[in-house]
This record gives sequence, structure tokens and C-alpha cells, in this order.
Amino acid sequence: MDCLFCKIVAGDIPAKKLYEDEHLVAFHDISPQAPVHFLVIPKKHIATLNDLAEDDKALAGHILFTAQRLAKEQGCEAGFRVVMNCNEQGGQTVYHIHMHVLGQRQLNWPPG
Ligand code: DGP
Repeated sequence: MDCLFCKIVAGDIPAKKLYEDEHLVAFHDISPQAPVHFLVIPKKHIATLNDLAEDDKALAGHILFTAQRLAKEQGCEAGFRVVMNCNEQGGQTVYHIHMHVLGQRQLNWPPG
């Protein structure tokens, strides 16, 4: 198992977890880009958004609704952003899908 986020799922690498259930884990990003910046990841290893399958529809929805709920819990009523980077040109650096949730500052558009 040579995947950083699989190691976080397994508890082999520590992370500041916000939430965990049978299917996913949410934890604070190690390099926060906003006062609130956490990641929601499936426990199942899926390398990129392109590898998400039809069978993963419920899991994808669960990730999105967990992001929504945790953003509220983190005080992001004024707004927040979710981001999933895909592959090199999309800015992906860890090849285990993750939804970034950023908030508690004004976010601008377009992103870099
Ligand atoms: P991306 O560039 O979309 O693949 O984002 C990967 C994110 O993962 C990046 O914002 C930094 C974060 N990250 C990388 N290594 C670790 C780690 O060991 N622990 C935590 N909590 N976050 C990490």
C-alpha cells in the first residue's frame, strides 16, 4: 500500500480527523489554504476522479453531503468552496481522490 491517504485511513499516518464512518474520513489539510481547509476522502482507494465508477454514485453523494454538513459545523455559513483536482494539469498531487473544503475567508475566482 503505497498511498498516503490509504495510510491515513489505516491510521498509519496521523491526521486531525473531523469525521469518520464506514465509508469515508474527513481531516484537516496539512497545508491549509484558508482558515477552514479540510479534505473528505473515501476509505476505498480511487486514484482520480476519472476512476470513479457508476457503482460509486452513492459514495460520491455521501462525500458531497458530508462536505456540506462539516462546512456548516466549521462555521462556513457565509460560504465555502469544494474542489476536486484531477490529474497533473488539474493540480492533483495525491492520487487518492479527495474533496477539498475551504472557507472562512473571501475566495476569489478564477483560481490559480
Ligand atoms: P491535491 O493537490 O488536490 O492532490 O491536494 C492534496 C492535499 O493533501 C494538499 O492540499 C496537501 C494535503 N496533504 C498532503 N499530504 C498530507 C498529509 O500527510 N496529511 C494531511 N492532513 N494532508 C496532506
